[in-house]
Amino acid sequence: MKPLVCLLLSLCFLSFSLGAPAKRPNFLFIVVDDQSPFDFKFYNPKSVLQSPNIDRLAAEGMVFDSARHMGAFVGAVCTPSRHMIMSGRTVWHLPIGPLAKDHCPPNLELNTLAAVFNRAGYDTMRTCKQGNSYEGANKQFTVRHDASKRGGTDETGSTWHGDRVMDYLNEREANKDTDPFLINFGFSHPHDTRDGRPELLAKYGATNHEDPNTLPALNPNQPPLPVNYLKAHPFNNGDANVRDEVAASGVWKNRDEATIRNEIGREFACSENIDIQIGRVLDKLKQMGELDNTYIIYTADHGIAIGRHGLQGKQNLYEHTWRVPFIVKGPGIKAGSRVPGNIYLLDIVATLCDLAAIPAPESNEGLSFKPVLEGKTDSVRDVMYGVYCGGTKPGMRCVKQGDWKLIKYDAMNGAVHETQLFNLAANPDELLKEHGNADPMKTNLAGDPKHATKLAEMEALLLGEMRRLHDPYRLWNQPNDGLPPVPEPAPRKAKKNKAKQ
Ligand SMILES: [Ca+2]
Repeated sequence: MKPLVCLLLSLCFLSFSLGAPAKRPNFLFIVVDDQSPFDFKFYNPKSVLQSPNIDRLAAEGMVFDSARHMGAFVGAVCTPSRHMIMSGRTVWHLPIGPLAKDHCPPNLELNTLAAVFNRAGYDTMRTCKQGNSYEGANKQFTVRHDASKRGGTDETGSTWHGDRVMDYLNEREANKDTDPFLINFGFSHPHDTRDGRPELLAKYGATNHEDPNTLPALNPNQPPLPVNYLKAHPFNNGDANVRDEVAASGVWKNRDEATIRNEIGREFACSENIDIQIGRVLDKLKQMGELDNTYIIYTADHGIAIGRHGLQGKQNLYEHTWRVPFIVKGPGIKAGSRVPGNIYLLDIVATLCDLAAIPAPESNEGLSFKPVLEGKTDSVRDVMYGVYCGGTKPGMRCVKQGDWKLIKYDAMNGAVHETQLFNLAANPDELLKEHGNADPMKTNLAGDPKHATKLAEMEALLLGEMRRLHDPYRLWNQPNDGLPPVPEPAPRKAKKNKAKQ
């Protein structure tokens, strides 16, 4: 039977069995670019970021403590992340990447988020940054306004994205459009260049620093240094010269206190402006009477370091970067609830389909976390895997189970073989010996004989995940499993504007 006929029959059945069919829920799916969960007070009470609208979403909805992206095989971490978000496929099964032809079905874009919701009768609309994304999925949105907006004015910054959603909602209101909607409300910030609005920059003591030959001034209103700040990462992780680590405007290779505090101030100015735009849209939904029937999802495509562990970018697997902020507020979700979740961004397709009572596409590999939103369970999986190998191969891998996390680095053609074992309950900031904390648990435990059994367990878990997910590489202390050499990607054409990540 054709899917459309099935859908119509099931809708008829619903209307006969339950009386009038229930109004289908709307979705406001908010994705920001490059934001660590630890910027928010609901993840880090010491943060000075003012984000009242997002904080209220957290207070009125469910906060996820273990929401992650699965990783990337390129320096532009956004690109695989946004493919996973839109398709529900795992990192080595995407239409881009070294195994694309072996592990990805053709025409995947026709089974991405907006395509699926269009077929189910939803109105779909999107605004977001342009580039380093998943064009095939983005163009499925019926209404689309994408542009990179990273400036400090209304026209050049986040207000522009807010205006696009406001225009769309005003138009729906004028047309008395009652179809359910899926809006992908994306932002180009707080990704660098972090040019904030002047009044918000002033609030965080920051300036749009543009001169690589001078340092910005210290200012008491700037946010404090992060607890896991270092002046340099303790070893070469295999991608130390990637754009984000050496060329982000305002930071470049500098890791001094003034540079990092100014850059976090700029980031907070950009994040507060995003919060203001979200507030406008939430007020509008309330005025339209749609707020209570709308699921609001807030997240980022991945985290970011900005001084933590001596790093600046998103090309690492520490918690500040592997994790993402994640909130869901909507019908039936208990206010103020908090769960680990153990979700990936690639679970969004399955979950939104489940909440809308739409079958997930066959190509989807994510898990629906609707049971978590309903309070039936607090997690959808036990073990989580992450990869970053946009630099030297095989690169970085991590695995997490319960409170324990393993990160491995096989980099610089065998010159770097490093292992980190953290107990995240005791050491949530992944402090290293270079941070100088006296607590014996607040450090890398990989070399401690007391934790040798746990280390071996975590190594086995990592290998199991690499096999299960078709990771095409193996690390120095793993069996090679007879894997063929991984084809090198075609060299990218030199681009004039490399800032679009
Ligand atoms: Ca990004």
